[in-house]
Amino acid sequence: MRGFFLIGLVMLFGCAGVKPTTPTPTTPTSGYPAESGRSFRDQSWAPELVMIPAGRFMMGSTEEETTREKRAPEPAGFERPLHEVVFSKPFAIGKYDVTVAEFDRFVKATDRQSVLEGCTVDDHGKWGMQTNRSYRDPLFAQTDQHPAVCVTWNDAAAYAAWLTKETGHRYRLVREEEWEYAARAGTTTARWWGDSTTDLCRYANGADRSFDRDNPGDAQANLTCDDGYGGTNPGKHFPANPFGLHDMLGNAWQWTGECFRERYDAPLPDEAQCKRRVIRGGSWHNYPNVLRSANRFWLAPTNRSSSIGFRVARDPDASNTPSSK
Ligand SMILES: [Ca+2]
Ligand SMILES: [Ca+2]
Repeated sequence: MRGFFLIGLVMLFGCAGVKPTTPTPTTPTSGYPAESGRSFRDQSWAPELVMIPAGRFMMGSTEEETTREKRAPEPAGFERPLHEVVFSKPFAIGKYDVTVAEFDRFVKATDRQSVLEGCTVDDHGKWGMQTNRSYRDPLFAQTDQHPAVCVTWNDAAAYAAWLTKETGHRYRLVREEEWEYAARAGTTTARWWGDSTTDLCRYANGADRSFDRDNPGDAQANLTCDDGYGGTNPGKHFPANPFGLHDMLGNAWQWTGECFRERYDAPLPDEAQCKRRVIRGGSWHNYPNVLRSANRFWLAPTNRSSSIGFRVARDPDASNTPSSK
């Protein structure tokens, strides 16, 4: 059945290859640049940020997309209804996920012992909590430049608050609509490089042959290609999307600031009582149909797993916010 499905995908998308757009490299500057595409950082140890242009986009997916991708009905429904979102001003978000080195600085400065009390990891195909695991050792090889994983939503929010205090600038988690707009980077296809899953390994780190080798028996692997990583990857490995962002799809899931609602037209949940936080982008642990710009899922804010990290957004110093609907 899987073989038939994969052959079907090759037939459908074999001719849909799209060359990635390489953004013009920019030297990080300090301050909050007006021009979109510019990257900057507030301190040498703080995350590098990219200015995302003002604009509008259609958030969500069509039934045609989720049917073609064989997404189950319930999570497919999370992506509805398709609706327009307008950003009247540019905004700044992380060029990469927050890295191990960046997060480690926060843990040491705040003596945040709770992050070292265990993590849910994939141990050769068996997913479960191990008390000796953390962002420092998530059971796969990593460097300081890999995304910090084994981070709860509470840790991620605390990191943004700490960064705000330490730099004197306003950091927060990325809003869900900002995340999807930035991940799409002007595209309307399922992924920024097109709809294709057959060349996914060129653009994003998902559950591939390397994953299957490291975690045999985990049924999620896409065996059509090899991206070289059985766990996460360092941020500079895969090409940036047209907005200059790396790993919006694949590598690590990213916590967003949003409280989850099952449809975009459902009432906004009570922020103070939020039990479900939105995660985006899919990870090294997911099948290709999860690695799509519109895909969304949720977890409890206390969940700590080796497939989930985050990135930050930064508001301008003036009191007005950079984005509005
Ligand atoms: Ca992989
Ligand atoms: Ca990601």
